[in-house]
Amino acid sequence: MNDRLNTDATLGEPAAYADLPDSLRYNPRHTEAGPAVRGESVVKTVAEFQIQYRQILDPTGHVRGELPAFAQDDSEMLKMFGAMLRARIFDAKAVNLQRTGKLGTYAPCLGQEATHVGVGAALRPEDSVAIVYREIGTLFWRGVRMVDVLLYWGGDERGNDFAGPAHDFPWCVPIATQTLHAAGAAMAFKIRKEPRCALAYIGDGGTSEGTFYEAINLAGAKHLPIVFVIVNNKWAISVPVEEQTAAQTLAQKAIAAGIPGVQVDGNDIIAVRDTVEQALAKARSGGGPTVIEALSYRLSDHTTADDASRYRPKEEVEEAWKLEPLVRTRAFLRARGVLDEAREQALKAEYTAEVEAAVKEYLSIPKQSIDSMFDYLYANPPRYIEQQKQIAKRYAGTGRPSH
Ligand SMILES: Cc1ncc(C[n+]2csc(CCOP(=O)(O)OP(=O)(O)O)c2C)c(N)n1
Repeated sequence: MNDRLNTDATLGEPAAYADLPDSLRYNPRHTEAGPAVRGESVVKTVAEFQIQYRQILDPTGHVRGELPAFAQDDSEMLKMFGAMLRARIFDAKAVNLQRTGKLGTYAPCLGQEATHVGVGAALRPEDSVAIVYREIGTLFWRGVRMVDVLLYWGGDERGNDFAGPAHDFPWCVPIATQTLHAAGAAMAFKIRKEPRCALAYIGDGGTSEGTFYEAINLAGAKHLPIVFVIVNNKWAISVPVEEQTAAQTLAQKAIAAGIPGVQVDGNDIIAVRDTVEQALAKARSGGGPTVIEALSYRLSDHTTADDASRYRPKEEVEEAWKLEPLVRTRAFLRARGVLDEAREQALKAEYTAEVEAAVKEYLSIPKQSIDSMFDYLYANPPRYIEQQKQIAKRYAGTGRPSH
């Protein structure tokens, strides 16, 4: 037994572990310096870690500390605000299109725009980003066309052939797999001695996957030029982050891979961009990988196939709305005298017209033939794929068997 029993019990340690010696106990909140000698054994702290949290723009739009250079440039900040607004307008339209049967399942980004645009603005065009399925703010910043995003979520794989950055990865629904793809790209950049970085997104739920641990382990072991951005939006469909892990932060998962981990206010576009820029600059100059946990909130349903009101407290969502990113960025820009109601309305009108034009174009594109579903996997398709293709052709366009 030891004298920390009561303290440990309040940290939620199961009673069954109470008799373990100190050396076998996991207690992240105690980092007492050793060595403490007990008979023959020596107990000492051999490693200590810290996870820092960064915020520059608080929820009311007030600046905490010093502004990085890009944030002192009003036109750049206005551009970033515009990019968040543009993503939000597109997002709302995409949900409406799905509701009226004109789009397939869609994963909204409502509330996460600061992280997505902040990351987009921090990346260089020659870098390579591995997205998941929500990050339109990053894609649009990098030049991906709205019509391509609509095509993809409309079930047309041609939408994955981004007209913008051709070396970015396509949408990735199999959770966490994109982290290994990005680690592979980073390995290639390193071998070729190219001054480029990979950046992989991952959700809070995704960090429970073995694939994620493999990716950060590889990145750490090979000292790769890569940044992992965990978007902690607090929910993985209906599983809250508290049930996902016993870790105090998701950033600390980096420590096991020998990588620095840092938390940032993911609704603070200035802190996100600055933190990601610094991590990329470090990676680009041979300083190795970083894991950044961006704290945000998914204000929408998980996807249009979900109804979050069935599992998520209304009060929690109301509180989260107070922290959303557009409000604080708007307040910041207004205080600097570069944004007013008329300017914002003009931006809204411009983006709404752009979205409407993209929707019109999307709806005018003829649907792919049913064959396309089978044609790009094999050079020489196996017989059973050929059989499936013939069956699909019989069903095509009828919604029911044609025989
Ligand atoms: C390997 C795998 N397992 C399960 C799923 C089903 N699935 C889709 S999204 C999701 C939750 C992901 O949550 P999180 O990583 O927190 O990202 P978020 O959707 O909240 O952005 C799950 C389990 C999947 N797509 N891939």
